Formats: sequence, structure tokens, C-alpha cells
Amino acid sequence: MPSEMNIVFATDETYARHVATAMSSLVQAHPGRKLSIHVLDAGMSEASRMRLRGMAAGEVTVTLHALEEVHSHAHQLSRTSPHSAAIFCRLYLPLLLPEEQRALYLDADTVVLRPLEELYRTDMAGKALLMTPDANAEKNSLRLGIANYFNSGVIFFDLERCRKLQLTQQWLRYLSSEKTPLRYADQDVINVTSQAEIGALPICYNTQSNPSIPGNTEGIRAHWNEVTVLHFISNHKPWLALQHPFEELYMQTMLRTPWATDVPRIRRCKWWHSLRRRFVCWSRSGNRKTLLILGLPVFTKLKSDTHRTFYLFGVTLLRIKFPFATHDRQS
Ligand SMILES: [Mn+2]
Repeated sequence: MPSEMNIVFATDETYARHVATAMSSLVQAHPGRKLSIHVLDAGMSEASRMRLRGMAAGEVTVTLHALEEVHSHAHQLSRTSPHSAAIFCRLYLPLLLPEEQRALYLDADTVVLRPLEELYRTDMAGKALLMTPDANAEKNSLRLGIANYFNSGVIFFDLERCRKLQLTQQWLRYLSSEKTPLRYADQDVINVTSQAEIGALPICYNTQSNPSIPGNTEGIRAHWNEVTVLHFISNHKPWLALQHPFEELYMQTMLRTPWATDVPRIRRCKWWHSLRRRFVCWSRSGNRKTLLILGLPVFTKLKSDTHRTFYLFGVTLLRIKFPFATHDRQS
């Protein structure tokens, strides 16, 4: 049995309380276990840093990694991407823990329900990374023209092998060479450039919850006793969506963190969020993106291989011909 487990999170200020919630669930699932928790700091307030550090107790250590170089680099990457700099931090992990052999990266929107010991002992069969297939694997592998598509919310790293193969350098090179923003930046880059280095991790370690997928919640409940890490994918987060199936579980966990006093406000704000979504929201389906105001389609953008068409109240506003390839890469 390994003497300690390296568990890594990454966050900015907005997600600090969610990392705290994930951390709290992790500690709860490992009573008395030596845990070495690392938080990659993509820009947090001093108050949040102190709160996270304060969660260290007994056998649990919490180390914050505030590396200026990574910050500025990750922020540079996030400038051409709709995502926060925090999501790029995981790509630097092999270099950030140079002394360590293995580490488990967990997204901030996860909760740990069962011990991770077995996963930590897994034989990686020569692979550098272990990941679980993505809930939308088929669609995404088609989009990128690759055989498999894995979810980057839970990644078990063989850090030594990553360093030997210089995977971080490969990922960063790929990201800076891409002209158009990748839809799922960090996840796409790992899948495209390191496909041969990814081994499949059982779904129990990254059970992806998205209540908007029919049957998803029922499927999770049917295998509840095996769910080790529950991952809240999509915009349907338990702290945002009204009547989220795992809201109680999530809020009870947050109540054990230094952010406990925020819980009543988060619950109240849900109504505002859902109300606002009902007034103004974007709806996406395939190559069509529509702005809905009070449920009425107002503005639509339609993408095709050769054209972009913009509609206002269903009437063509503008049609642009594209002589060059579309954003979605094919191979
Ligand atoms: Mn996630």
C-alpha cells in the first residue's frame, strides 16, 4: 500500500468553494489515511487560500502551488479560449510535482464517495494516463477524428512517464499552434495528442452526472454502491440547477467546509439563476446557436462548411461565405 496519495485540484477564486467541497468529500472517504492534497492556484484571494490551507488536519496536508510562470502561461492560453486559466493547470502537473511518481487529478466539480486506494494501486500497463470515457465520447471522437475520447475531469497520472515523454511540452506546443479555440481545451488537447498514452479507467472513478441526459440519473442510482467519484458535467451543477438530483448530497458536503455559511445564499441564488435563464439564454443544437428571450428565438447563428448565416426573428440578417475550412477539424 502506498504510504500517501497525491490528489491534485486546480481552481480560481470562483471555484475555490467547490474545490473545498471536493476536498472535504475526499477526506471524509479516507478516515485516518495519509493524504497529500495539492491545489494548483489559478488566481485566488488570500482569504480563500487561507481557508483551503486551514483544511489540513491530522494526516491530511494541503499544499498550494502558486507558480507565477504557470499563471501567466495558462492565462495566455485562456485568452484564446472561452475557458478559465484553471482548466489548463492540469497540463503542467508532471512538472509541478517533479519528485512524485503518481498523482490523481480531480476536477473541482466532483465529490469522492468511496476510497481511492484501489485506483491508486492500479497497474497502469505502461500508459502515462488513465482516464474514463467521456459521456459524449462518440460525438467528440467524431468531431476530432480520433478513435476514443476520454473525460479529463479525473486523470490518474504516471508523472514519471509523462516527464519522460515530455507530454506537457507536447500539449502546450499543440495548444499554441492551434489557431481556433478548442471546444474542450484541455480535454481535446490530451485526447488528440496523447491518444496512445491513455488507458481506460473504470467508469466508477468518473461517474458523469448530467440530469439533462434522459436516464442518466437513474443509471447512476442503479450503480450507486460502486460510484467512487461523482462528476457534475455540463451546466447542470448541483449548486446552480433547481431540483438537482444530488443537491442535498452536495450541499451537505459543502456544509463541512469553511464555505458553510455560503450554503443558504447559494440555495437562494438558484431561483435567480433559473429565472434569468428563463428570460435570456442561449440554446445550442448542432451548428445552430439561438438567443432566446422569454423563450422566444430572437437571434440565430447558423454554421455550415461554407457559410455563416445570422437571423433576426427568423429573417435572414447576414450571410457570410467562408472560403476556408470550418472550426471543427477533420482527419
Ligand atoms: Mn468537470
